[in-house]
Amino acid sequence: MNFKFKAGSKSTNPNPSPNPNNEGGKRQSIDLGNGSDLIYIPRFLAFEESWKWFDYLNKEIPWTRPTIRVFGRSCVQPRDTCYVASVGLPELSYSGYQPHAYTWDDYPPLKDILDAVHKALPGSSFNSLLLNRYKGGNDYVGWHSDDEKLYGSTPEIASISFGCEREFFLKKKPSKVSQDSRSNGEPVNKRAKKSSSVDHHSFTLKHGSMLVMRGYTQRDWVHSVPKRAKADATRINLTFRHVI
Ligand SMILES: O=C(O)CCC(=O)C(=O)O
Repeated sequence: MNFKFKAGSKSTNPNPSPNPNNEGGKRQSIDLGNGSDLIYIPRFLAFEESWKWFDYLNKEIPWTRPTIRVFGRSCVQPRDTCYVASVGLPELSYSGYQPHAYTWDDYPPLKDILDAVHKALPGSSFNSLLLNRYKGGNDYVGWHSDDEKLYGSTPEIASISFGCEREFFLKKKPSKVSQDSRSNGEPVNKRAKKSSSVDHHSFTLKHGSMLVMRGYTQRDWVHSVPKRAKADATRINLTFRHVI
């Protein structure tokens, strides 16, 4: 376990595989209702191996902190980012920013994490990766959903965390209750009682964990990683996505 990473050298990879000693790190499935669901695996990758990934990613990825547009205003994105995608895919654009797409061959070790994710999620076929680096508790991502058209209507997004633990919040988007209730003639308050009351979820995203959002989660929910004064160390997050 004392090897050093070299970008592009497969033989130095930590060879990620689902953690064999994951007692207490069991896969949890959370049904959010209406066709949305989550999977959380606290110890998806083993602890030591995850630190090797952290060091590799921290050092080798060409992190940038772009200027984006939020509610009509330009601001510096409050975290570092990088984008990797298969060649020939439509370009990603969010908040007025179009990141350069590096290829998997630019950072071959990433293909090993991709393989481990595919193995854990049968049927998945991720072809792009958005990387985030939070350099401390002032870095964050505000409430949003990853509902860009290029991901389709029910995107599966697998999010792996390394380093400092941070809270991840999910909040249900306001529903069109009055519109829904008109469609079947029921009064608003009767329908409200029937629907699921859990409209917030939170997770402490652990070093080496994987959180998967599926189904209509991006259509019906928003998520965020808020500022935290006490989070004084760096966290790196990889979100694997499928561009259609
Ligand atoms: O850092 C995280 O866990 C969330 C990242 C995220 O929301 C995103 O990349 O869209």
